[in-house]
Amino acid sequence: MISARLQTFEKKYVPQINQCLDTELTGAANQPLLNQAMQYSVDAGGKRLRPLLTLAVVEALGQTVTPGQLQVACAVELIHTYSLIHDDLPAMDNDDLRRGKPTNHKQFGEDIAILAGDGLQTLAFEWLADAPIPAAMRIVLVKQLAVAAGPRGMVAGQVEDVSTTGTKISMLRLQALHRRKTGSLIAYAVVAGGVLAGANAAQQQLLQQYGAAFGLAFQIYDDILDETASASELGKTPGKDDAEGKNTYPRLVGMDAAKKALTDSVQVAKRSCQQLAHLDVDVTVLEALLSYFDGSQE
Ligand code: GRG
Repeated sequence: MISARLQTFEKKYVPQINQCLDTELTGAANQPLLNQAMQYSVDAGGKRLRPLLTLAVVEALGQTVTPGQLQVACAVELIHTYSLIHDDLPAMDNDDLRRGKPTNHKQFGEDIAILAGDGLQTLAFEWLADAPIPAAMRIVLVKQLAVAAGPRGMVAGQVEDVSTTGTKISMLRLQALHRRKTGSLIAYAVVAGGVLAGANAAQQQLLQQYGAAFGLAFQIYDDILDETASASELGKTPGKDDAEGKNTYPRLVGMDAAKKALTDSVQVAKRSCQQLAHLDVDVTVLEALLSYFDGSQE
């Protein structure tokens, strides 16, 4: 059950995130086809989970969101969208549909889709470098986003994923893969909120713990959904990962153990919230965001 506080939070910030993305993306590329292809995927209607996490942390630390903080929150959505465009390519997952619409390469061709992803990736760093926030914060955020999205984070996870497809790997290796491929960007989104709101070291450590646990839970949840009927309701093809020989939690350890792993990860995130609450952090929305995983752990 989604709490009233979370509903109010999303109702307030999803339109602001969409507006910021729309305004900043207009004319962002000086090539009309590229701009159209970039906007196509960003506008395709995602949940905006990652920017919401950043802004939830800013509010949790008692700050009122500024336009600069909103711009930083939106930059992570550009990286996320680029990763989905590239993940859908024939050379990777070869998907025809994303968020219920033709994937970028189906709409614009493979060449433009690759370049639209490239454009979104670099634009994210322009937005960080440009954001009206203190310069020292910009440098920290640029570094942290590069680490989370790059060859020590998301890209490394994706390489682990594609290079191990078809071969069964250990649970520990799968967990490390998930933490990098999906978890590192989600953890970055949480920690970025802490940077923006001036979290102290103890708060930042717990935010990192919350973000990493949230990110791992998110990917296990996705693995579980892939095996269930509700996958089709979300525009996924049930069993596609399995059919392709992908390593997923249910495939490696069975559905019950996968659900237990999900519950464990959500518990780690909840415990982080409880500890943050002792450090003057209002964790209402951060806790409520964990309701995303409700109903999948029984
Ligand atoms: C191509 C370098 C490169 C990386 C791709 C994250 C990723 C790495 C690929 C996505 C693969 C995938 C579908 C993973 C499942 C979890 C996930 C990230 C789902 C999509 O995120 P949502 O649900 O999407 O936040 P929306 O549409 O709501 O934005």
